This record gives sequence, C-alpha cells and structure tokens, in this order.
Amino acid sequence: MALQIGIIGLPNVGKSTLFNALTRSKGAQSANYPFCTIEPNVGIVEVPDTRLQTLTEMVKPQKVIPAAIEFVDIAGLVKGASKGEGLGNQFLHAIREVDALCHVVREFEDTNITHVEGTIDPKRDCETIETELILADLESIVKRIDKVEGAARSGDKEKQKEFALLRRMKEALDTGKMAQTVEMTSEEKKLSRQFNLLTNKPIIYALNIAEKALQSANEAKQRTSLGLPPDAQIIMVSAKIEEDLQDLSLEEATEMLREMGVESSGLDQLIQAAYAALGYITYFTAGPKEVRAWNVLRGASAPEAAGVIHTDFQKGFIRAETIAYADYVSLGGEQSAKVAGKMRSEGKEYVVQDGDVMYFKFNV
Ligand SMILES: Nc1nc2c(ncn2[C@@H]2O[C@H](COP(=O)(O)OP(=O)(O)OP(=O)(O)O)[C@@H](O)[C@H]2O)c(=O)[nH]1
Ligand SMILES: [Mg+2]
Repeated sequence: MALQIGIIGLPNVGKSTLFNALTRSKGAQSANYPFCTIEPNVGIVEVPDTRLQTLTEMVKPQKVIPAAIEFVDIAGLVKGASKGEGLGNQFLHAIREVDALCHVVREFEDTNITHVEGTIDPKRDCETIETELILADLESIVKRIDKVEGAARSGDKEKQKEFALLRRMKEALDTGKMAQTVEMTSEEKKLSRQFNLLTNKPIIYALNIAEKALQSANEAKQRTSLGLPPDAQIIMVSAKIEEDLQDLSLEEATEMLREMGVESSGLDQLIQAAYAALGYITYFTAGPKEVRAWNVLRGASAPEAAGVIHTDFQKGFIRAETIAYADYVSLGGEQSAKVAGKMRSEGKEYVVQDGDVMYFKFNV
C-alpha cells in the first residue's frame, strides 16, 4: 500500500496547484477562487530513489516498481468549517485514514489572488486550520467515547484502556491542543492510530512562498514566526515554481532549480519530510522479473517487512536472505555477494535496515 498524504489548508492558498505539480498532472482544477476544489483529487507519485536506479542498472529486470506516495487534495477549510461555514468539514472524511497531513500555508503576496480573510497572515491561518482540525477530532472522539464507555464500565479490560486514552485525548482537544501532544506509551500510540484523529497524524507544513522570496527564506525564522515547535517538519516551496517545473524534463528542472539557488524540488523535500515524520525506511526486492522498493516503518522485523508484500509472506515467514545495499553494489550483485558471504540468512527477530535487499522464504 502506498503511503497516503492528505493536503489541507485554507481555500485559494495553492493546494491544487501544488498537488498538480507533485503528481505531474493537471488533474486538479486550480483557479483564483476560493472553494475551487470540491471533490477530492487523488494522485500517486513515485518516490525518487537513486538506489533503485542503481539496482535496476545492475539487475536489468523486466519491470521496475518504485515506492509510491498517494496525495489527496481536498476542499479548503475555513474558520467555522466544523459548524458548516464554507463547505463545512465534510471533506475531512476523505483524509481520515491518510498517514500524514501536508498543511499548505500561504505566504506569497499577490493582490490578484483572493485570500478568504482579506490579508496575508500565515500564523493566523495556521491556527484557524488547527482549530478546525481539533474541532473535527472532538466530534469523532465524543462518538468513540460513547461507543466504548459501556463496555469499559462493565469491566472489559481492553475497552478500559481505550476509554482512558480517549478521555486523555479529549481533555487535550478540549483545551485546544492537538491529540498528538498527549504523552503515550508505544502500545497507546498503536491503539490511538485506530481512532483516525487528524491531529494525531504527523503534519508537514508546506509554506507556499513567493517565487522571489524562496531563495532567502529561512527555515528557523519561519518556524518561529508561525509559532511552531522546533521539531515541526516544514518545507518551503513555491507552488508556482513547482507548476513551471512540471513541464520540463528532469535535467531541465534540475538546471532551473540550480539557477534559482534551490537544492531540491518541493516534491523531493516533501517526500523526505514525510519519510522523516512517519519514520519510514525503504527495502528492496531484486530479481530478473522485477526490482522494487518497499516502505516499512523503521524498527520493523523481517516478517513485518514481508507482510508489506503480502500477509501470507508474514504468516508463513521462514527466513529472509538479506544483503546490505552497500554490499550488493560494491560486490556487484547477488551472486558475488553470496560468494563473499555477505548474503545473510536472517530470522524472525531481524530488524530491517534502510536499503536492505531481501529475498523472503515462506510457507503458505
Ligand atoms: N502568485 C502566486 N499565485 C499562486 C501560487 N500558488 C497558487 N497560486 C494561485 O492561487 C490560485 C489558487 O490556487 P489553487 O491551487 O486553486 O488553491 P487551492 O488551495 O487548491 O484552493 P481551493 O481548492 O479553492 O481550496 C490560483 O490562481 C493559483 O494560480 C503562488 O505560489 N504564487
Ligand atoms: Mg483546490
């Protein structure tokens, strides 16, 4: 399954422009009027990874399948959306189950482009959106509390744990804090994912900065002026530039970015930020039929990694023949790595490392 990222923000801040650029499509309508987007747009992006290219050159498979990220672009939220303002918050259900959120914040000034509040104030906008997410979460948490309360009170141990966590989260939301600010054990973190709360998802702030200001923009300053914590994931992009880049070849795009003094495109930055926020790493499978990149959570065991391919692989897991990426490349491939004793036969306890090239043995 591809990682999913939901794009949120006020109306007319450049969400669909960014979505189109990211997905290299013109699928989402973007225009200078608030609520241009009504139905969610969904697009899949291949995760750029030079290691996959290297493996492909070495193995020359029939097929290459990169890891993928799915973006979901929804309608803009406004102040009071939870009470039905604007288009309401009904569109949030389209992103209930995404892995992370990308919050597009307008920084660019352009008197031709309407701002729903009439002025450019990124900090205020951030707070508006966060408040709406919190209110939407409160709505769903109250429903969930109603569902488990009875069972918890009549002694169901599992439901009691859930109930206690829900109560703590509600308390945080009630005081205007995001659900993710609640301190949780790793067991509770796992449990909390089932609640599908928006403010419990990692958020990547994509600051949509004017073309000219991009080069001089400073990440730390931005963080402070938006009132975000030091560990907040932010990326600075120009949706306009990203839009221009999509019509260019990869070489031309790289050249244009270099001329502008920008290191990498918004897409690359966003993917890196998403991987970091979500704690994902990549492992590979490589054979004559197919070379493929897969995403797993850092710390995943070999059977869990196998489960990403198919649940049967996990259930019937026997061993994982594993070659570190660096060994695979420096020794010249699977056979020579095997001869050099660098193909390890790993069992159920093995913790997958970023870049591992793996072959799973299993019983079905
Ligand atoms: N000057 C400038 N204009 C931009 C930039 N990004 C987007 N725009 C323009 O802003 C307008 C709105 O962009 P959209 O991408 O449709 O915005 P949106 O957030 O999807 O809006 P809704 O779907 O209405 O919520 C369009 O006319 C874009 O061309 C930018 O970086 N600079
Ligand atoms: Mg839109």
